Amino acid sequence: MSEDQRGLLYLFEQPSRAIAFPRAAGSVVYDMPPEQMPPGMELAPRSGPSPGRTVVTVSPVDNLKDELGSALSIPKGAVFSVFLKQHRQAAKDLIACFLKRRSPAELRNIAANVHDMVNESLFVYSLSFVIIRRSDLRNVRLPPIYETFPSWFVPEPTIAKAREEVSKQRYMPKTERIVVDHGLEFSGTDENPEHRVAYWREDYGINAHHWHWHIVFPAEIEIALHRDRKGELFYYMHQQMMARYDMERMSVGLGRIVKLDNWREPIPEGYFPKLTTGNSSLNWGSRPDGLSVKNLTRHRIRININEMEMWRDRIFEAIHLKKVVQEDGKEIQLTDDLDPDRGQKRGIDIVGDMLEADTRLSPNYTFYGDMHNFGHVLLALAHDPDGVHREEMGVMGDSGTAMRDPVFYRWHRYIDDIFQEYKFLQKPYTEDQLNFPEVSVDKVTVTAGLENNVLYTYFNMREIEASRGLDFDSDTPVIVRLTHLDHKPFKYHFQISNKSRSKVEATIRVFIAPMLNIRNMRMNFFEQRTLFAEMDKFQISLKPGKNIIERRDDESSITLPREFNFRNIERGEVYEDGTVAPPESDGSFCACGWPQHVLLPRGKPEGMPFQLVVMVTDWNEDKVNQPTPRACGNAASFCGILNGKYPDKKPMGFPFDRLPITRRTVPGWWRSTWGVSATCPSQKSTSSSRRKKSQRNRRHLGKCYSKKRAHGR
Ligand SMILES: [Cu+2]
Repeated sequence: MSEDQRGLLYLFEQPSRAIAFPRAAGSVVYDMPPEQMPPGMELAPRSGPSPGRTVVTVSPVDNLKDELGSALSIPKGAVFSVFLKQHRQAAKDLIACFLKRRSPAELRNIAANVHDMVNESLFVYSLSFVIIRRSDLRNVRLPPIYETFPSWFVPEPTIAKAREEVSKQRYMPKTERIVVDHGLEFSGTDENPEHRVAYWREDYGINAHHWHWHIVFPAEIEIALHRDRKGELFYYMHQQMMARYDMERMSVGLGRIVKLDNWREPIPEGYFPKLTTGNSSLNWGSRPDGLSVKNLTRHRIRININEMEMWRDRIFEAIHLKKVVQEDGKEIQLTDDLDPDRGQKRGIDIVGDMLEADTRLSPNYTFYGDMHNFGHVLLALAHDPDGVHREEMGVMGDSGTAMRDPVFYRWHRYIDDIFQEYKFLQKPYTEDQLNFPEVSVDKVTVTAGLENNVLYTYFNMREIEASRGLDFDSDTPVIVRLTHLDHKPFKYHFQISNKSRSKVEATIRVFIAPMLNIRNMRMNFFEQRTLFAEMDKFQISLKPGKNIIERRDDESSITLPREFNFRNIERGEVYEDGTVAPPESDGSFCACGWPQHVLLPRGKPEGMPFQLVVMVTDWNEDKVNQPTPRACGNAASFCGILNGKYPDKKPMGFPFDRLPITRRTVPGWWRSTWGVSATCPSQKSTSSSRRKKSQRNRRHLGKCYSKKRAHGR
């Protein structure tokens, strides 16, 4: 482990614990200046370097408080919310302070100084942001957020069980590690229909992805970097998550998401997260069934439903008039028929910036407001809108927890419908735009086992080291075993003909959507359109004649195939599965991406028919002018390219983002596609104890498959 990695990594360990306490089971010590020591500790003997112990000397920084500005305004232990303008300002101030440091050593020094002064979550957010962006820290990896803040991912009863096990060890022979399971119970019971999809909403990877994505694409904290097509990607990434959640709902017999468009009506589903914000044991707020949102008047936060309705009307007006009014009164036309590669900003990108909203990028923040962010805050504080009960925010307040709550999807369905309203007004794609005359897709097969076009999903388990984030007052590692959806690895086999006489460069686009609606009827294009989820997109050279192409599922354009955790970062540049990371990879940026284990929807025990659409377009029309990106372009469709342009010129979501010309002209490629079927869960054979556990899970959930059967036409 490099010196930079070592010095920065342990700043993420147990964020609530004073930095002066030894880290990494005593092997790393931040030697703080006496004035920075917690009261009483300044007199304790200083620990000098010894074999196996690293001492990081921390020197005091002058006028630190002045430099931190509003970063000191969020109390420790409280929820830090990127959806609140005041909190974003706090992050901006802390990030500016970190970015000013001239070297990694200076950054480490100031971060250690600040560690005990600011809100823990704000600290982790800001330091992560800076590590991702600083070019001198390209090789530094961030530990996963679920190990830094396990209490956001693992319910309090499970953590309490772990604490009990730790205290038992004081009177019993010590074990090498303590393991507790967090199984399929999740946060409720099956009597609540919404709980059937809790395994997905409460998935550690999905929530970690959302947290990471909002750091890579933060609202308004655009210091040091411009993110290409950020507003458009806000639309696309969230639209895709909605499509995937809908597929999951359909797999368990639930209808598609119903939007939350009337803020004066009660919200049918409540949510009780059973999580704490950190070691402080402050609980995230709960929302009972049938609660309505109310105007907010808490400290400096003022949100008025009337105002939200006014912004909504103005946004719809802008969309329908196809123009926005800037702060200086000038009008900008909204259209998607522009070339982002020439620096032209598409309408969808502008609508994204104004809806999220980004104070700096919105064409007119005062006029179009802060819709999406304010919605999160209204919903997060519905249980205590005036703060009289001194309750914490609910999970909707943080990007690392929001996706656990069913109302996240209702809210984002509403936001997505506004984007769709904009997309309805775009000219349908012409045959020319949809076709690549020289090239045809002749055959597609997907293989995951003996039978072609049948894919398998199942419930798997993975371990996280909770004692990296939480203080259990013991040196024994505390492991929580989480249950999550997974699938058997699979491969695509494409047979594609190039009828021209020369080699052509092509983009292959792969999407999936269920075939049948909840009433078991074949969906038409209009019903199915917003369900299509991107599975893969890649560039390929096609030689004249027949081309056979194979592609693995973990090469997907949206997923993060491998994850890092504290332990394997400590051991060197190795992934969890033991493979070595390429040295040129962009460290922490590479950690952005949809979790590989939820690439496939769950499916049904008896098999659930899905449609796989494979489309080929001309790479010369898709490509943007920029040097070939370095390694780690893996999840480029969801995360873009670090310091580069989004690697596909087409509107995001192409071709499903627009309506076809008429019902009769539903594109031909939609009809000539391949069916696949997914089934869930088959079980992985593992150790006997795990197998028993798996069998228990199977009984609990029933079998569920997501089969895909080929019937190309
Ligand atoms: Cu989000």
